[in-house]
Amino acid sequence: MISGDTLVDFDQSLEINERWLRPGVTREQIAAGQRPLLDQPVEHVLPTHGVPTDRASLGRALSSSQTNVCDHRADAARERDRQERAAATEVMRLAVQTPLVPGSSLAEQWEIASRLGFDALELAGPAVPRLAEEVEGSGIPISALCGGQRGALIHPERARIEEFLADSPSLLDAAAALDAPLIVVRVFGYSQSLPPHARTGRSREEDAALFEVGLRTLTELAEARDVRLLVEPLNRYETPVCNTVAEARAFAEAVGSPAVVPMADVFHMQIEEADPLATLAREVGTLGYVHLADSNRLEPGQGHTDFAATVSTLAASGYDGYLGLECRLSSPGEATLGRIARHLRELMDAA
Ligand code: LER
Ligand code: MN
Repeated sequence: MISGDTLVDFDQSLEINERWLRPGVTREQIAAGQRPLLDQPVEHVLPTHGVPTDRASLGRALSSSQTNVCDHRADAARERDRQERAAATEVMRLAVQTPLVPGSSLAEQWEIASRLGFDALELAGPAVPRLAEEVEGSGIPISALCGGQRGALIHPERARIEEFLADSPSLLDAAAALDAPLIVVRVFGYSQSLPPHARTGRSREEDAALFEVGLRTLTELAEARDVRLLVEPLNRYETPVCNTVAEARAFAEAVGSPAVVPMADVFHMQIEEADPLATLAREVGTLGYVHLADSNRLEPGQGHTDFAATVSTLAASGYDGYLGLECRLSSPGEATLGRIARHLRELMDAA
């Protein structure tokens, strides 16, 4: 028997890899589904991830209760408890954007991210369409897609707006296939708050109207595919409109579709919100996603944002969505990512 991603051997024994389970799916459900394999004359098991093993290992991997044979087992059990608690009580989950994770393939990136304690990957950047193709069928949990179209929804050149809209249907198809929401990125680097050569050539009101028209077009495409759109407020130096969470909510309300939901980015909030924590507490019921970066856009802990208060405010207000890490890293690599995941998990567990 050749096992793909369901049964893996990362640490000396064949097991159901619980880190790759979709949210809400338990190890026991997978084990029950796979147990009929034991009725087959399986002699050798060749895991895609791991060393060749035998029928006895398969039996142990699919048993209803696995014994803790080493620390790794205890860790796995704790992780399982955490996931089951998360599924039962719908607590927050932790995702990381793909450009932050080392690895030469998405499977390798997920192996690293899940081992470090992240619950999902957020596909981000211009590579999103390619990554979405790579992930399909792999079972890797995807929290959201961030960007991926060419052009922009608000842009000085009409042709770039057309390009953005032309790329959107296939991107939304990918989001539908992955059962993940799409973060609506309007434009970067054009704003009334920037010098004249970096403005859109329109008034703020005209840009707002253009955004609303574009958002309505995207909404029709998203509704037809049962995909959620996340409207992200960005600070005034990146984009001319929709700078605060309340403005994102207002755009979502103007479109008036359950498919369109505001989100928050803690970095942009430090620039635009009078009181970021009060805003989170007030708006949390409407938020579909949260991006995390410190006040200087480095990882949490490197700036002056109070992440203990941020996470506890979200938890106390009942937020049960993803926290997606979107930042620069003071020192890129696994060690930094692992430290961030541990820090955030501690805050989430304490909240
Ligand atoms: C850009 O600053 C940002 O926060 C991204 O999430 C845009 O989608
Ligand atoms: Mn963001």
